[in-house]
Amino acid sequence: MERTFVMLKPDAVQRGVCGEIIARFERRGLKIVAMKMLWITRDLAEKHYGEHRGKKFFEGLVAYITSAPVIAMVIEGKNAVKLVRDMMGKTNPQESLPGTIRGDYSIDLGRNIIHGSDSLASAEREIGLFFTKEEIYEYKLVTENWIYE
Ligand code: D4T
Repeated sequence: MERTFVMLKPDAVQRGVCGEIIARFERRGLKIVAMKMLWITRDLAEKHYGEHRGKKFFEGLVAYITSAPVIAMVIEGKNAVKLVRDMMGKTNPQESLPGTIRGDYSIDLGRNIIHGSDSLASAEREIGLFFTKEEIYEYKLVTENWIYE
């Protein structure tokens, strides 16, 4: 089953909406196989957002993501990468539709509340940056036969 990396950014924690967002993934039928709160260091932020190094928003992005704790998760399910991206909505909340997480909880691009991997390759890289193998659990949900045919 596919795995994706999801992070509830500092604004989600500060605004007290993590529970509501996590509930959406649970309700969808997705399985949380790893989760922790951590305070991202500058080093980890630079690794995670390495592709954006040198861009004009990079410093602001790193300052934001390291400004307060985040909640990191590994979420598992059929086509989890795309499913989670669709649930999150467009990167810029100004373009995110109501009903999506960003469309329901955020307004500004630099405070877009959640991150989800954009491809299977990114998911593998990001999961490896944030979690050890031991922190990711393999288990069966009792509801699985009611979620998948
Ligand atoms: P993240 O990685 O935060 O989930 O966002 P996306 O995967 O949806 O989008 P991204 O990598 O293109 O952007 C990373 C992050 O940078 C912020 N950002 C982006 C910004 O502050 N200004 C900008 O002009 C852009 C393009 C928002 C998300």
